[in-house]
Amino acid sequence: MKTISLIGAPTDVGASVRGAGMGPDALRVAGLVEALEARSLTVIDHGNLHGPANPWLEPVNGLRHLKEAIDWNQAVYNAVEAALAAGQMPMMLGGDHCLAIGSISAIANHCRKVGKKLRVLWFDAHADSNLSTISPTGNIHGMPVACLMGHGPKELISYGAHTPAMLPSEIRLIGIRSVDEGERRFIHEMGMQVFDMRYIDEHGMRAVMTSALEGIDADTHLHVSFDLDCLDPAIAPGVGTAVLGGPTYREAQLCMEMIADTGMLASLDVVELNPALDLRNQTAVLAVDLIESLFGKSTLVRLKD
Ligand code: NNH
Ligand code: MN
Ligand code: MN
Ligand code: MN
Repeated sequence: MKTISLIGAPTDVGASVRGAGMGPDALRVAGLVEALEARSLTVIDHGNLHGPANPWLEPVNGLRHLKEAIDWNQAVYNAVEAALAAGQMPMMLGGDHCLAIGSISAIANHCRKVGKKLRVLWFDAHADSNLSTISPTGNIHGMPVACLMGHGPKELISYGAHTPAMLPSEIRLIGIRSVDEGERRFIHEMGMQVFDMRYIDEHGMRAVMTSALEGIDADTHLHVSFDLDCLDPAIAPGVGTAVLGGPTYREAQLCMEMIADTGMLASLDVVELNPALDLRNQTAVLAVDLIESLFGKSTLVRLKD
């Protein structure tokens, strides 16, 4: 039976909208631990990591709060690495999405060490593939995919033993509908597989998830990086950078259920929840509901085929 290691990372240093730092506690208030335990999972809640305060400054050389982002990601890296070393499943509760640099660097490093294949599913409205030279904002939460692929400030690309931490062939981006011009070029240069909203509209979520999960086997470490702004803001208003036109409740459930069906989920980031912008914690409650499905809670009446 799986033991889940909850790691809270309460910061918004990677964003220019404040509030994501309250995300971990809002998820706890929404009943995350109890919901996982009800799935017969053992949960160790390590509480929240500590790191530098948000100095609330303008970007310097195209990067806002670089020093703070480096420190927070080091703390996340260490905690995720420790959970994996203990044979536990890390669940990183953000915090803004810059923290996926530390989390996925630790996971990728673990995969190289134990000889596992890595597959990352990146659910997001945004492509998070900016560089300091092309970012319109300087916000590091818009840069984690590029950093993980070795394009970024040296401290952010070298947490693990290998740079780049992750190869373009190891990631699938899903739900994308806000891409900056420079990011578009970068994505094409890297050759990443992107299932944007237009693709989801045209092919349907079932086909998208079938493709995104293709090739996963018993030797694969499956990581989900779940930016809650992927979801349509009609159902998930509690995020800092909402974009119209995301997956519906049912589409999101289908994603989670199809991932659960693989039985291979090995680690998770839940990021960008912003309780300051939420309504009665509904986005946190929705996140917990979707996480239950990710861990196998099913509404299926018929037997699975
Ligand atoms: N692409 C924009 C930027 O770089 C927005 C990024 N915001 C996110 N990413 N929430 O997931 O600033
Ligand atoms: Mn993101
Ligand atoms: Mn996003
Ligand atoms: Mn593993």
